[in-house]
Amino acid sequence: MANEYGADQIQILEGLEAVRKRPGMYIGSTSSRGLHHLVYEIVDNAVDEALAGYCDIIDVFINEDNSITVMDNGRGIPVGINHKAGKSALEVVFTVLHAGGKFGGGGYKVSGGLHGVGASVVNALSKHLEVRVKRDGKIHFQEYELGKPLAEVKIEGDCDPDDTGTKITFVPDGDIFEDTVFDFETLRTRFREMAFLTKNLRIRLKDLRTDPVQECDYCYEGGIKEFVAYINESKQPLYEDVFYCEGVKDNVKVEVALQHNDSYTESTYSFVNNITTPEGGTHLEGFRRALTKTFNDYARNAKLLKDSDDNLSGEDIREGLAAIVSVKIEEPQFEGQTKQKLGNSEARGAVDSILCESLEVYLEQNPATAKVILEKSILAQRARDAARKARDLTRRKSALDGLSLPGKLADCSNNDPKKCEIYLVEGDSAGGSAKTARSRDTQAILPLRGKILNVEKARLDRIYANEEIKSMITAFGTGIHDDFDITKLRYDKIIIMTDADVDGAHIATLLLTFLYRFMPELIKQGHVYLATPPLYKLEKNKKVWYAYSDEQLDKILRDVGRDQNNKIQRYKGLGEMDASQLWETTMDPEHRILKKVIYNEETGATIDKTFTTLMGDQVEPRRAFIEENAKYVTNLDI
Ligand code: 28G
Repeated sequence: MANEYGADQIQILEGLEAVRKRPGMYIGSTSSRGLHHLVYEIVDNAVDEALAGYCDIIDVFINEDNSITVMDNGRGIPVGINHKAGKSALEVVFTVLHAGGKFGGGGYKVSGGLHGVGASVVNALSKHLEVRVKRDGKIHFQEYELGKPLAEVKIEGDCDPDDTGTKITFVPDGDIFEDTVFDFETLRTRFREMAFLTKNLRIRLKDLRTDPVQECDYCYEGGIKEFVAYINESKQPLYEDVFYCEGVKDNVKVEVALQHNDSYTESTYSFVNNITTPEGGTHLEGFRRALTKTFNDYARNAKLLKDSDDNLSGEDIREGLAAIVSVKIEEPQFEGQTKQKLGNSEARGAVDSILCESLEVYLEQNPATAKVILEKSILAQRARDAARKARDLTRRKSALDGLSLPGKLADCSNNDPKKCEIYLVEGDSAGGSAKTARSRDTQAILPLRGKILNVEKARLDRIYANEEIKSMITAFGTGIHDDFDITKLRYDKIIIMTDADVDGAHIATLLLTFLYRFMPELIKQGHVYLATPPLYKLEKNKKVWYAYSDEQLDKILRDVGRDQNNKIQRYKGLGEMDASQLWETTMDPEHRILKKVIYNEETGATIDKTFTTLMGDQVEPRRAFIEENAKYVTNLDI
């Protein structure tokens, strides 16, 4: 008997050892992202308990020592003896590696399915973990180190028999993670999303490391309907209602919410079992098919489209659309290179038929709404036609005279794109200095005049007619939309160089908005950078220092001494530097500071909202955003 138990134990230890050997396989990475993933794994289990109908509150604490506590008011993880394993079910949940726990692989858990998956992975990667379960009027307790139980499950005390739930506290293992500091904003964003995706589930987060304590509390009665309203908060909705439908077909639970706004970009986000699917898949295909078909049918019937008119394309109908498509499915299959694209074909049919049926009824009952949407779609169709003609024209032109690069571009001479970089420079005068300063072999300069077009506020035809945008597109060489081909990228680095003031920051944001909307791959694959010009120049006894922040200036002054020989110049713009200074401080690959622009797939819906908040035309949300974020701005130039 003792031997048998020992044998079992060895097998279990091997299981969790595998997680410690290859943490990336189970949580994606050991970077900050993987660290936060630990919290999501645990919270996911609590969400599953909510989806099963037994829990409606989840509390998360970032404790003072950077450990995490998660609490739910569900049934509590079962504590009885699991006869197959010969030990408490609770211990099994935390010490046995469950099938389907693999990161990115198939078999994600849903309610009633693989409940509790992930807890053992988190345990294996934690220096210390404690679990308390309130169940049957008792508080049950067990603790672990590096995944190994320190003792059997014990009863710690009594509680009200009606009071049930699970409470877990864990300290991530600093030997595994590069960084063990949790970020409040990252967790907050994910929990808000989770709360939107599970209506009536309350998720609260409290950061006990700060004084005063930071906290947030998310609970949405309307679920994804409120998610869509939230996305459109910083935009102008085209009609009052958010359309919503739900249903189950072929074991696929479907929820869709949508509302158009007056912008020209689409913000549709799809989810499978509460996980975002940035690459879409069958559920998104079903959504698009239903939308295109239902609106075209309605438009023909209502005579908004004449018999001689072309059908509206899906893109036309989705102009200015904010939508959430959420499916829950027992055994999702993920496909594609990154295994992020839903493959189950039953999801296509389920979303298609549930949405068609209910959208058709909705349009019949709300003809005024149907009309504003279709009028917008018809305008989009015309603009798209005009844009296509303009594009065909430029395509033919460049076919005739080879690759006709923009006149203002000072290109570099090196033929290896991997070695080349392009500076997008604010203003013709700074562009001039940059041309003199640059290393001709590998650095190209494209001066951009004044404020570039805000692509959040213009339709395609106007965007393609814009000179600055045309010159960027031709200079990069990748083409856009269906023609986009990253292998044709002519520069490894695209570097945005603007003045270090509010206007410069605005121009940088306009450029990033353009890149984010039209060439997101450039950002995703890490080709986009921000140059960092110095804020100060300090001269003393014929020696020169440059400071890129107030703190740095302070440090230099401490080093060299604060006296009258210090000559400090505050740079207001790139134009105040001569070519050699510009080279030395901002362009010389040996000394410059480049900030890489990072794309975070997991926060898709929120990034989108940030861009619109900053670039759209609603004043109030922008003011609120700037105030909320003002604490991060160290150098606000007035
Ligand atoms: C606080 C942080 C994270 C959880 C439950 C509740 C049950 C459960 C969890 O079962 C599946 C079944 C027995 C081993 C299920 C309770 C059925 C009846 C549950 C959580 C596998 C796991 N009563 N609440 N798991 N068992 N909350 N919160 O993890 O055999 S996990």
